[in-house]
Amino acid sequence: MARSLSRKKYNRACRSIVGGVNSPVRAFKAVKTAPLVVKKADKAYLYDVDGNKYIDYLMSWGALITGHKYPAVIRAIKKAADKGTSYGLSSEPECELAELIKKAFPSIELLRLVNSGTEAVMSAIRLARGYTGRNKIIKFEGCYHGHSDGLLVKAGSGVATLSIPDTAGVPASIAAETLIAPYNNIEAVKRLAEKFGKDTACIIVEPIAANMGVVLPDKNFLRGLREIADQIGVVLIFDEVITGFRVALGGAQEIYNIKPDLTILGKIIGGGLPIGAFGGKRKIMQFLAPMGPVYQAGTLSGNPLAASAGIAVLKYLIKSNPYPELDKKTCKLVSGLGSVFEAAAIDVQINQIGSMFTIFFSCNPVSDYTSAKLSDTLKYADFFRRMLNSGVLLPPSQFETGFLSIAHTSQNVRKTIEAVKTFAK
Ligand code: HOZ
Repeated sequence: MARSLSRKKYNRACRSIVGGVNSPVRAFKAVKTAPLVVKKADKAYLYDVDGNKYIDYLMSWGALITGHKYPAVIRAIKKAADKGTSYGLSSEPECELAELIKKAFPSIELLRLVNSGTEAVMSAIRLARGYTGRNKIIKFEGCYHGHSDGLLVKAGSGVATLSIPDTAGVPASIAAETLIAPYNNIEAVKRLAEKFGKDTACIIVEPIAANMGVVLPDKNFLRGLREIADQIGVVLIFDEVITGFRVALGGAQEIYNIKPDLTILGKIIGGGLPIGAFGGKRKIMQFLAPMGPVYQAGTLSGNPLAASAGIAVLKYLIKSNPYPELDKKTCKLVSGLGSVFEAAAIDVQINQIGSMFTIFFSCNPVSDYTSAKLSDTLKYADFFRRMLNSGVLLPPSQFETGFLSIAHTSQNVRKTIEAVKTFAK
């Protein structure tokens, strides 16, 4: 597949945009090839500037559960744009979106809309600190919660992809407030709680990890976190930016039946437009200005275009319950790929839940960051490039998640399995 125009456009971007990209993983460094420059997208497909067509398993990093250009979303955006693009004041769509979110997430009594997952996490951490009067936070190796200072310590996603150990620009004093435990290791959290419980404001976790590839929580991990948080009086935060409305309407907390104190949302709730949200217990949320002393603000927060797009998606999800079908399709893909790899004696571990999956090139089960890091990233890069050349776009890093949408067809799944067969040969 020729991608000379993509290369040309990327080189042009490098002259004015840092590294040619506005988010590091887009540079495709980990998969050692020139990045795609996208021309357009439709349903399950992406088209690059060279005119190549790809089955898209990235789906804007999970934001597009209804696929690209879902008609109801496009209609909602156009209708909202006709009324103006931003007011910097309250409007009706933001309230309707908040009500839909609350209906799906019973743990959320009050919420606030912001512009990204990063912003939502950063604000929720400040709120937890303001509420408890404590500074330390507990996070998990390989979990990624956006790029605010204290959350980049041992982070997944682009930080893992580029193997950046300690991000320059983060003061040591701030990093020192972040305590780290291995994912799925409740004993390690207990030890931290014993030692630092009185100084800790919150425990933040991806209830299903998706930024070191998909890693599922062990049976008692999330319940253990809930118990520890209650014992030491800290705020339990579930980062469901990826899993919210993705694995179930009510996210991972619905599947595992654990209520966090605060929840972070993003991606799907904006239908592909920039958005984030954090919400939870009224007694904590009311610490936020203008009700309480913790300040947080934003001109574009609750933007009418993003809120309208989000409403269109959430209404579809509530009405149609596409989750069983998405799960079925993804299982078909994953079992098909598993058989091909097995027949070719290629060691892989495929972690999957609902429409999320990761193929780890490893012979060891992947249950935390240490085991994820044992994967053969060079093999993944080779796999990625060959799949790209066969018209299949996978995440451009071993430490990210693949996503299906309602737009993916059985034919897409079959074609993908065929492409993997060719790779395996
Ligand atoms: N894993 C990231 C989102 N959760 C990838 C997106 C990015 O860094 O641009």
